[in-house]
Order: sequence, then structure tokens, then C-alpha cells
Amino acid sequence: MSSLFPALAGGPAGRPALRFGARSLTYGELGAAAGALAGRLRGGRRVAVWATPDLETAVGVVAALLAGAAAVPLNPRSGERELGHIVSDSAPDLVLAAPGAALPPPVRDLPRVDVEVHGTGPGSVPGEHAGEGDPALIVYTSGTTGPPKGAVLPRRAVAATLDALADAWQWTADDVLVHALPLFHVHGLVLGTLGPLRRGGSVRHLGRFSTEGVARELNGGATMLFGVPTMYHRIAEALPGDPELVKALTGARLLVSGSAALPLHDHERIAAATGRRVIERYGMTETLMNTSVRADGEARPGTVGVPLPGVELRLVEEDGSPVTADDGETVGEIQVRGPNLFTEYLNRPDATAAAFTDDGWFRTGDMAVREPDGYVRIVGRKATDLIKSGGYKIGAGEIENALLEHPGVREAAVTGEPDADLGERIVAWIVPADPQAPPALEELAGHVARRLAPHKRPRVLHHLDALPRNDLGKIMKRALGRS
Ligand code: MCA
Ligand code: AMP
Repeated sequence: MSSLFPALAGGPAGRPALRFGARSLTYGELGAAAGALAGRLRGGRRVAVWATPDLETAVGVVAALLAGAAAVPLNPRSGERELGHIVSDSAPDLVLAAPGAALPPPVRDLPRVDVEVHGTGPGSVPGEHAGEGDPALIVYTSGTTGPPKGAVLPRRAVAATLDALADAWQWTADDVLVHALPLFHVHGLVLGTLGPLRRGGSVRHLGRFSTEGVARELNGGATMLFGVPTMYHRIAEALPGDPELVKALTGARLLVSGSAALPLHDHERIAAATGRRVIERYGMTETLMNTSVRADGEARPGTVGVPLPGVELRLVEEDGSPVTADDGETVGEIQVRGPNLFTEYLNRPDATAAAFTDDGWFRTGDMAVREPDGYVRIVGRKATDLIKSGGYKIGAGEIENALLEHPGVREAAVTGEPDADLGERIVAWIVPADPQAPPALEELAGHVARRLAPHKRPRVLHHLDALPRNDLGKIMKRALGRS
């Protein structure tokens, strides 16, 4: 198949490719380092990558893809429970990590290969011996219940989505992207890292998000910013007192938000301070990118734009019939079809089958309306048990299960409630085992953070005498919070 990274073999070797903090690699250096590592990985099937926000993560993933293996990015902040599940479910041959990175137990037991970023390669980048249907990445994503599922993303999907975005955003080798997104999800890894490398452009990763970092890089030559709404919210808050940030956003070629809805208030505050419009795109781990406001189109706040080239999108009624009225009012579930889709949930044929209609459309679970001119406006989600906090998707069920493992918890329910910064915040409702000594929020937050991941921890806790249940014993979450 054609290469995922033509610029690695064909472009000018001195061109900047990656910069993480003070460390950087040109295309020549990246080709040498990733090429050498790919030589060691050749013949491998699947490799885990300890996805810290470092050069090594980017080099490790590129090397895996050059070798024709699938990369399984691991969140280094995940707890033992979550890492244990991902490692046993994906059964990687080995783990790639930065030299010196401390790996916790379930990952530590895998054969380890350190990623050397200044390795000397064979002088040429190896050809990519993999078919377009072969897996490129396995990215774990939460469902309403149970542990996260591994979405198997073929090489075709990565290439298709990045090329469709290049078309929509006029994204070229001249672009310098800045972001601070985690590298174990699609947004930061596929769009934010593989995207610039496929174009032959460059990326500067901030390591950790700060408005100062965004201002510094955009004022220092970066052209594009990618972020989740929480980041744009923090930018909107900082703009009135930060002329450098105003200058930075004003001068950027493209400001893109995704992973959750950017509230209109933040859209408007940014536009008022800078004269610039943030554009939104809509995607999902399973589908990569589906729609976007185009760089040459009208930036219409509150919408996620139009389907990307190659993506078929329809809205469907409750009974499965397609919505025919593009009237901006009729709500339906978004279903998509195209080369950007995943192939399956790893080891979960049941879940894979349930995710698709008989005629091959993927059910996103997102509810939307479509304007007469095709712009899509997302209005909600089908599942109330999915929470989006800081741009992370979090299943209520997995947090409830973790809470129930705490000795102080007899019953637990988890909901999301609006939060100006995070979009939604996680709320835990528990019936304590001992009403005289109910566990405190910090205790339960630490418990969940250690088992699952810090972003899954509850931020609000309510103690109840009993959970509201219907006649069948099912918890009535809608009744929570109204008492
Ligand atoms: C706090 N911390 C704890 C605890 N409490 N650690 C352990 N135990 C505890 N009890 C720590 C955290 O680890 C962290 O450490 C710090 O306290 C702050 O945590 P938190 O409040 O959660 O973080 P934040 O500063 O509020 O983060 C906001 C953020 C983040 C930077 C916007 O939410 C983020 O990076 N979001 C991006 C999500 C994303 O990329 N989603 C894409 C998936 P420390 O201070 O050391 O950091 S969606 C996707 O891919 C689809 C395809 C799409 O459409 O994009
Ligand atoms: P994830 O499963 O973590 O990949 O998150 C995918 C989900 O994020 C989608 O199903 C949407 O609910 C949500 N999402 C992504 N981008 C947007 C956006 N621009 N506006 C609203 N929701 C979004």
C-alpha cells in the first residue's frame, strides 16, 4: 500500500517534524530513529506504546506503523485495573517506552523496548509492508457499561481521515500545529501527531496545556491550534487580560475545537476579543473524523459543519427510517459510513455487530439536526450514561463498578452535570455502607483515580439513604438531583 508518511522518505531531511518542549527532530532524524526501531519491530503484530507527551511516543508510533504493526497507546495515568484490562485484551508483543520511564505492574511484565530518538538508521526509511485494511492503531474507548473497548483502526481510516481534513482545512506542509492533547486518544495522536507528519508539516507539543504556551508558539511561527473545549474555555477566560494571547489567536491560520461541543458563550468571547472564529469538527474514536466546518466555508458557531469528503452521513429516526427533512429541526441519530471507520471492537464481535446496521452504517449514538444547506448541529446523545468531561468520554458504569469495590459504598450511581470548564463533571451518588461514617469525596476520588484514571474521578459526591429505583429495581437516574 502507499505510505502513510510520504514525507519521511521523500521530503527534505532538514525540515522540522516534531518538537516537544526543548527537544525536536527533523524529518531526517525522525526517519533515522523510527526506521531503526521499525527494523527491530518488523514481523511483530501489535505493540503497546507508553504514551507520555514526549518525542518517544511519536517516534514509537511511527516506527510501529512503518513496521506494519498495530500500536496500542496506553494512558500513563491509568490505574492498574484499566491497564490490566487493556494489556490482557490487546495482548501486545512488547511495550515501547522512553528510556527511564517507570512502568507499573501489568505493563512492566511485557517485554520492553526503549525508544531511542537519536538512533542512527539504515540511511533509508523502510517500505511499509502492510495492507490498507491492516490495523494501524487500537484505541480504547469507554462505553456505557463495562471496561473500555479497543477500537481497531485500519491504516485506510488514518489515511482517509487525514487527507479529508487536509482538504477541508487547506492543511499543508507549511502548517505548524501547536497543541497539548494527550497522545493516547485519536484527537492528540491521529490528528495532532500523525496529521502533521502525513502532510510533511510539523507539530509542537506543549507537554501540558497553558495559555502562555499557546501564545508563545502561535506568536513564534505556529499556524494552527487544536484543542478540546475546556482549553478554549480557558483561553476565553484569559483573553481579556492577555494581549499576547489576543495577538496569537488573531494571527493564527486556523483554530480548531473538537471532542465535545464548544459552548456558544466561549465561541462569542473568543470572536469578540480576536475577531477570529474557532471552527469545530466532529469525530469519534470509532469513526475518526466525520464532519467539519471548512476553512473556505462559513464558520457557523454551534455547528460541526458538513460531512468530510468520502464520508456518508444520515440522520435516522427511532424506528430506523432515515430523516428526510433537512430543516434544522428534525432530530435523528447520526449514522455514518466511509473509509474513515474502524473495523471492529477487539475481541467483541457482539459489540461490533450491535454498533452497525445491517447495511453497514455505524450508529454513533449522537443526536443531531441538519440545516437545509447540510450543516450538522449536534443536539445531544442517546445514552445518558456517557459523560464527556474535559473532552474525555467516560462511561457511568465503569465508575459505578469501581465505587462499588470501595468498602464504604453499598450502592452507587454516577451522572454528569454541566460544568463551565469541563463541559460536564462527574457526580457520584452513593448509599454508604455505614451511614454513621460515609466515605468522603477525596477518598472516593482517589479510589477511582488509582483504579481507572484521574479524569474518571468524581468531582461531586452526594450521600443518599437509598437510590431511586423503578418497579423493576432499575436505578432512575433522571430522579437524581431533583430531590
Ligand atoms: C487530581 N489529580 C489526581 C487526583 N485528583 N490524581 C490522582 N488522584 C486524584 N484523586 C491530578 C490529575 O492527574 C492532574 O495531575 C491534576 O490533578 C489535574 O487533573 P484534572 O483536573 O483532571 O485535569 P485538568 O487540568 O482539569 O485537565 C483539563 C484538560 C484535560 C487539560 C483539558 O481534560 C485534557 O487533556 N483533555 C483532553 C481530552 C482528549 O484529548 N480527548 C480526546 C478524546 P497533573 O496536575 O499532574 O496533570 S475524544 C477523541 O479523540 C475523538 C475522536 C474526538 O472527536 O476528538
Ligand atoms: P470519543 O468516543 O472519546 O472518541 O468521543 C466521541 C464523541 O465526542 C462523539 O460521539 C461526540 O459525542 C463527541 N464529540 C466529538 N466532537 C464533537 C463536537 N465538535 N461537538 C460535539 N460533540 C463532539
